[in-house]
Order: sequence, then C-alpha cells, then structure tokens
Amino acid sequence: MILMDNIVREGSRVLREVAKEVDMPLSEEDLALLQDMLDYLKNSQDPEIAEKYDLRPGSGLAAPQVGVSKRMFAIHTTDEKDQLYSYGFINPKIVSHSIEETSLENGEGCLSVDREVEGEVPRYARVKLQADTLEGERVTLRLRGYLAIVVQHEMDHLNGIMFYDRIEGYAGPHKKEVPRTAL
Ligand code: LHY
Ligand code: NI
Repeated sequence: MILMDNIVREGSRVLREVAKEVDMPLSEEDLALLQDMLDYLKNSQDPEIAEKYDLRPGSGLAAPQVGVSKRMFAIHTTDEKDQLYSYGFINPKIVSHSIEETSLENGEGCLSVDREVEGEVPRYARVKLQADTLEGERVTLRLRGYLAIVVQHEMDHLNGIMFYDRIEGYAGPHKKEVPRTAL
C-alpha cells in the first residue's frame, strides 16, 4: 500500500526528469505499481482509511511521485455530471487541446508539495487524451473542467514540470523555467 512516506517531495531529482515510455505489454511490476497508485487515490478519498493511514486526499498521482520515472499516472475523480473517471494510464498523450484556457479558482496543490503556493496555473480548457489503460485497452478521452486540469497536472509530472513553474511571476523555491506551451 502506498503511504505519504512513499511519496517523493519537491527538491527530489526524479520530479524533474522526463519520464521514460513504458514497454508494452505491461510487466507485472508496472501493472502492480499502477494499481497501487490508483488504490492510493481511492484510499485517500475514503475518510476512514485516509484518517487511519494519514493520507492526503488526491485526484491524481503520477509514477515519478512514487520515485519511478515512467510514463504512467492514475486518476480517480468525477466530472461535472458526477460521472466517475477511475483510470490507470500508460504512455498517455495529449493529442489535441482547445485554444481556450482555464484555471482553478484557488490555484493548484500537489501531493509532492507540502506548502501552499498561490497563483493562477494556466491550463487548457479541453484536452483529448490517448492512452493505454490498466485494463489493457486503448482509450481516447475528451476531457474538460477539473478533469482536464488534473490530467494536465499529471502529464506535467511525466515531463518534469511542477505546477508552480507555470505561475507567472513565481520566484519561490524550486522554480524552473518552462515554455508556456510545453505539454
Ligand atoms: N495530486 C493533486 C491532487 O490533489 C492533483 C491536482 C491537480 C490537484 C490539479 C489540484 C489541481 O489530487 C497531485 O499532486 N498529483 O500530481
Ligand atoms: Ni502533483
């Protein structure tokens, strides 16, 4: 079971690496890791389990955040119609996106960042994501709203980008320059 102690924090090199493509078919080891990542999200959203194990609630988690530099992430969250999106993605790609941008009103947080960082994090309003899943299917998902934002936040982790790199004028710890258009 993944616990907070297993989550790598900012300042760690793995969070700044460009993660490697995952060999398909998925190895037993990669499959188990991605399943554990998805289980972390589910556990973290169950108030009793979260309290018992002191888990910080999350909607998304990327492999580099557990110290593994591979292109995989999990999401477990609902859209505006209360439809659950619970996925483990392998080699995900944002194949297209809207020109329109959006951002979360209260900024973003990160399970790898133990502090509040204020500021607008610009994201595309809509993205089309293509990936293989934990279940062994190839999916193409059109996402908007919070889901689109979480997916862009997790994709960034696979490319060594932290959310505050995208905040205009952020000059705090661990700042790295990132092209605004990096996806
Ligand atoms: N998890 C964040 C979480 O709280 C993801 C996130 C993304 C939060 C965007 C808020 C806005 O679920 C992570 O840090 N995953 O990398
Ligand atoms: Ni994060």
